[in-house]
Amino acid sequence: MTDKTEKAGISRRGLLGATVGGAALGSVGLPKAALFAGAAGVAGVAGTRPAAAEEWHLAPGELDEYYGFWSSGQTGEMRIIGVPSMRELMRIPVFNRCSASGWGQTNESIKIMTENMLPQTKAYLEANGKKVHDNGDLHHVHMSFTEGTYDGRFLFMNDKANTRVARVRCDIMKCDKIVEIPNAKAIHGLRPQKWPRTGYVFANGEDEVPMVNDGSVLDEPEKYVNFFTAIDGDTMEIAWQVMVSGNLDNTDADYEGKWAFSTSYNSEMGMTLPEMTAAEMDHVVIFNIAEIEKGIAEGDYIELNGVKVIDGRKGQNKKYTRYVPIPNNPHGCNMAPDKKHLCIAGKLSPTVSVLDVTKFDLLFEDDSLDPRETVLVAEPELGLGPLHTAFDGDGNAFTTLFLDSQVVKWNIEAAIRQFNGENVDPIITKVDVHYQPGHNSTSMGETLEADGKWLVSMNKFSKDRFLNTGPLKAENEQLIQLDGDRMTLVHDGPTFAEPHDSILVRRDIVNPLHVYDRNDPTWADTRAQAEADGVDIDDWMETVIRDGNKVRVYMSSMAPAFSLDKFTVREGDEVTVIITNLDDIEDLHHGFTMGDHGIAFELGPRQTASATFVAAKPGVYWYYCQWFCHALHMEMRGRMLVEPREA
Ligand code: CUK
Ligand code: CUA
Ligand code: CA
Repeated sequence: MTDKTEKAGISRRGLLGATVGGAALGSVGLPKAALFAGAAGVAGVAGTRPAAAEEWHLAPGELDEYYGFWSSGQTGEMRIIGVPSMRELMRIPVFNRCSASGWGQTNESIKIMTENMLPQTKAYLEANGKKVHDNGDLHHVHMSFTEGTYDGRFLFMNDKANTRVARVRCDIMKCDKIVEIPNAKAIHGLRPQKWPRTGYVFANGEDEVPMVNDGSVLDEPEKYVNFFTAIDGDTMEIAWQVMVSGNLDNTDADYEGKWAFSTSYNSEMGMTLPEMTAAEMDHVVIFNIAEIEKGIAEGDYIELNGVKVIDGRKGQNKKYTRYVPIPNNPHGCNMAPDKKHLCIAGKLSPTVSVLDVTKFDLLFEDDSLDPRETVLVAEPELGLGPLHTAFDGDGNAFTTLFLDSQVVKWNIEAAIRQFNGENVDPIITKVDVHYQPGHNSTSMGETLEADGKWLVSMNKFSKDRFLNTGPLKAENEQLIQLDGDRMTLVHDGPTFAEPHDSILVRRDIVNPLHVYDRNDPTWADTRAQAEADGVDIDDWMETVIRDGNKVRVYMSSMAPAFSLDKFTVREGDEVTVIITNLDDIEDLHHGFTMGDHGIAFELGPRQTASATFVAAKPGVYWYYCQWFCHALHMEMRGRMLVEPREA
């Protein structure tokens, strides 16, 4: 506990009572005694004073060692944060709309956002006067793998709010695919296949719904199911789904390409909080990838909304899935880089369950074996509210303790020896974090190159750590330096609502372009239209094409001017403005904003972008460049003249 919290008169118990322990959970009749039983005492708490050289403090102009790729929760974007400086470098719109870049407004981004949208969603949006969703809930960002480590090709991410999976290209750091997942609801857990490569992107739905959700079944939860989805990471097509019992929460995959696994907090298939927390044990589902592929090849599936669906429910064919009981509403699902141990965080149980994935074959060879007895090799009590586990490369694990507001460092082998009856304590140290951590991430920690240098604790509450910004406070992401067994808190980082997860990727793995390649596929449709109009979008353009009441305005940008300083349309015309930025200088962005029309988009060096709107208001409207590009940036503007329609 720091001086600061004591000064503010906030005790650990007080925090618990005020936020999570008493008020929220107590009121729904949870077994509170069970929740607090077995709480590990606070072991050696590391200080907040840095010990070694100030490696986290970068001087002006110094570059970070790691790219941090961040989720943003309900903000819907992906973020890039430099580690260890914790400087926010970039926001990449994915499921949200973006005022600066025009994401959700340019024709190129609308195509990405809609091309893999389900027909019923298109109809819903149309009924509400929209083309795209305005929101998303992005929890988990993970990079593509080759042979157990990051390969710098793609980043994959989920949208819990609108059941989607997206991909960001690491060469330009822009989203290039968004897929709405049929059948499943609320895609939450997401992880790429680690071996031999990605390969599959595994994504699980959290919410239970009728198998065919068309209104024919409503309040009959016994008919609800949940779906685990494998997406082809290269094509972003859906490879297959597995129907499961219970809901699904978080997922991960092994380092041999044999297994994927997902936690379930609602094995009860309860629809209310007391029902969802009724059972002593929930479970983790093990998915047998080779058997599922074989089942698909042999036709042992049903087709549902165009997807091949395998039945992996409890008590069905045990070739495809096995269910391992885990206490009590488990959450985090983290595969250790020792290639052997899967760590399932207990959430309502103070334990982490350690499963030996090399024993999973036994379960599929002999279905009379007790799953828990066969694969559970340790279940250390670590503290209250364990949520997620990260790893160094030395057999140690770091688990967030939500209720205790701590991160606990523990040793996996010691936990196994303790489980086998030896008198050893697996807990190495605990460090206070501020406050209530969800995920934590270690540098390269979900790869075979885990280096154990840094840990980020992603805390859900900041309370007194920053200036008061009103009822809505920042989250607090804290950087912890790992040095032997020391864990030294070195930085508090405020972030906006509400990042969940992050990955810390060595900078040599990520090598984005400085300037767009003119053959980039993003504007392929625009290029085809231009060719049909006899316009070369790679060259200087100053062409206005009238096509009935559609008008296509082709122009170029080059600092400090657009090629057209005016164009004329008629009231009611559907106007498409297509611009190529011919500047090829690193960092020389322009943008196009059409005043009083709600239109704005970015134009990176050598990028083409376009937007379409109806010129419904007669008059003179100025367009301008909104990215400060030149001493004469203010003068980089022009006029759209909208002629009134004849009465
Ligand atoms: S979940 Cu947020 S703290 Cu969506 Cu990864 Cu556990
Ligand atoms: Cu171009 Cu500002
Ligand atoms: Ca439960």
